[in-house]
Amino acid sequence: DARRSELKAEIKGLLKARNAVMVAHYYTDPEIQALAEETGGCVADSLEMARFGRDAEEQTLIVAGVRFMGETAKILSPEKNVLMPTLEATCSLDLGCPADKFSAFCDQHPDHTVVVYANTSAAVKARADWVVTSSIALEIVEHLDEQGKKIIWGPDRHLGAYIAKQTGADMLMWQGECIVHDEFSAQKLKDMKALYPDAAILVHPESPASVVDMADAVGSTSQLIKASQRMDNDTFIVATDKGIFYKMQQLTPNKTFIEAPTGGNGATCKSCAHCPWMAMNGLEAIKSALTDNASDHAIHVDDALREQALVPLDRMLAFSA
Ligand code: CIZ
Ligand code: SF4
Repeated sequence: DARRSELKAEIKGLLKARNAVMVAHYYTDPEIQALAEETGGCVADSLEMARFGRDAEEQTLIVAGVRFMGETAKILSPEKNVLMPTLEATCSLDLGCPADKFSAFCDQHPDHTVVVYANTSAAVKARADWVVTSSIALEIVEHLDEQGKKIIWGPDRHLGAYIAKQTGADMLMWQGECIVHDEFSAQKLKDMKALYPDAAILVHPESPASVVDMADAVGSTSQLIKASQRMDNDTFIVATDKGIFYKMQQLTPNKTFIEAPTGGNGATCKSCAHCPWMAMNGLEAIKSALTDNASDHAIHVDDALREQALVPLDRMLAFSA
């Protein structure tokens, strides 16, 4: 409508005036992803967002995603001004893994290598030997397992269980989960598959094992997008945040994408395949990041913490290079 178009035009002007660029996650709302693309920013997963931000010429980054993504961008680009539409946008994995408790858990197992998922605070990353994203987690754990390392894995227990099953690595798990992926239901997925027998099932490994077991392709957001391009099926049932349909549909407009069902045993869904924190990145919030006091939007990471967190992040970046 008229108000939305007006807001988009204002944001475009503000981005230019402030020498800022917007990076958006695949899970944000479609109009936010479209705006990032129209304004020369990028739509990506958390790691690609941070890399794009680091390499961008602009000195101000607007991170349309959740807080750990802003922190990762700041850790890689400390000289840049990293702003978030709202600092309240968090993640159940980050919330469920407080640094003090996680650190105490690690202290109890000093002979273990600590591997943490990117969906964590800077303080948890600072305690880790390795940071991984879902696109590189398997390879890194395989590499550590080949060296005979025992691993502490946190915080996503479903992703950890999937990696342990694939690699056979010795992994102690932190018991966290993503409220979006944890809700996908294998029972309901069976019923849906019966209705669409020719559909391929794409699953993000933050989903429960019973759902992962039904997948034709398992992978990170970027890997699932690639699978949707590569596979011949006309229809895909997708078990990840439905924000991803924007990119899938853009790349293959003739294919049909269906949300995997959520909420087992008659329960209604809570997140319903869309992350409530990603959804906070609306047009008004983006405009406020460009106009309000920086203190309400800027990401700060303490210098000492930043240096510690950079070590396991750089290790991952070097491994994937
Ligand atoms: O589930 C998430 O929040 C993901 C997939 C983040 C990421 O690495 O892009
Ligand atoms: Fe966290 Fe899940 Fe939201 Fe991703 S989708 S930010 S893992 S709660």
